[in-house]
Amino acid sequence: MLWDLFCRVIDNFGDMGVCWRLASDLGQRGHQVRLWVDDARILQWMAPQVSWSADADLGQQTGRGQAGVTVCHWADAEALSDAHPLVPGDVVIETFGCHLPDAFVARMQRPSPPQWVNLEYLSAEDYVERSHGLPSPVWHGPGAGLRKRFYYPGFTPATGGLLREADLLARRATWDDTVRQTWLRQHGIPWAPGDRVVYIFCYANAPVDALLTHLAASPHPVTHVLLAHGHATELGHAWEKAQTHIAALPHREPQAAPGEPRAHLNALRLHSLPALPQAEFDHLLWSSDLNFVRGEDSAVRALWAGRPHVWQIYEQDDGVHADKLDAFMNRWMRDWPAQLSADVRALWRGWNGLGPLPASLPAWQSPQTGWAQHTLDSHQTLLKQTDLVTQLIHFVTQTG
Ligand code: TRH
Repeated sequence: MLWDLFCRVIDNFGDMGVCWRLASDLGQRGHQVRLWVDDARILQWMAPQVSWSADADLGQQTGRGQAGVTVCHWADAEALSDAHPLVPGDVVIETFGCHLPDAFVARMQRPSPPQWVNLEYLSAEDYVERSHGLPSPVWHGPGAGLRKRFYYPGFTPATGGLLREADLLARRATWDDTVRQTWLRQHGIPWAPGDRVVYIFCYANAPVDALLTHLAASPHPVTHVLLAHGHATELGHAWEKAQTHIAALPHREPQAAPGEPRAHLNALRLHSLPALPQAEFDHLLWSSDLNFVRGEDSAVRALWAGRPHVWQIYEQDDGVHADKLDAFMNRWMRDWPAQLSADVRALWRGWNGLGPLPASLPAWQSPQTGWAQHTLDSHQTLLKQTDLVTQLIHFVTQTG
């Protein structure tokens, strides 16, 4: 099938992250995808395999390099004139209510219009089951008479599922300690068996300083902290600078109060990472013992990594993100022992600024800890769900 997938970059990387992953997955399954984007700059690092060249039919260049996927400029879909031969594909995906260009919608008017699907944001809240699949007739404008349907990703059988490529688990299964060490060393991290790895990808308001202070106080021999480019790197560097400053103060006594552990700063190794291609992003999560992720797409990838993780949710002005976070925690930790669930919830809420950050983290250092084992159980349960692309193909072919 031919898919037209529309992506508007609002902020951050998640709009493009989800769209690129969806387009690539469809392409891997033999479909043809035109990915229409209003700002393709993120793809320079997220998908460096894409190269651009002049397109005879469209005004601007198109990008190719990923099986089945052609990246097109949104402006070209807006400026379609009678002279353009472009015909909309079998399925048109409007992501996150991005409002399709009028000129393109007008071309969807044909005796057998394409399936028009509005892909929504991910949530574990109850309304998702009620809203998934609902039709919405279009009454006005160039699309009058057409109908779109809402597609809600989610965590239960009555939702649209989660993006998970067909070969993901097979690739994940190859990630043993040898591969992990090679990958980390290729990225400048001198990991040795026994070292701990923490990855941090966060927003500007995350309490990174408190986390690093906590990790630095641990007696564990070596902890590598991998900082995503952007906020995590900036916050990590600010913390490091503050420590250097404290250490340099004359007549400075050890930082810890009597009875508290002293900072083992030498055991903490901070590493700033460049923005990695999306394919490498999974390798990073698989190579870490504890992942701090954010937004939507990286949070789902952390679920597939199957390692203890902490989610920083995208903050909304009206505060509804707190309910969204609670809904997910309820689902993810449903079968966990009460104490473990309470401890991890307190950490997640603290990391999101919805409560105090606990003085200590639940144990996460090895696969034998309760957090690691119950994470794996929840991960296994979620794997039983049919993935989003399989469900979406069924949605547009069987229920239209
Ligand atoms: O960047 P985000 O905060 O995006 C957010 C959310 O999607 C949010 O729901 C949305 O409303 C808002 O944007 C507009 O976090 P997210 O969703 O995890 O997207 C990050 C993407 O970037 C994801 O696809 C992973 C990718 N990534 C890489 O490929 N390499 C990297 O090095 C990093 C740090 C991220």
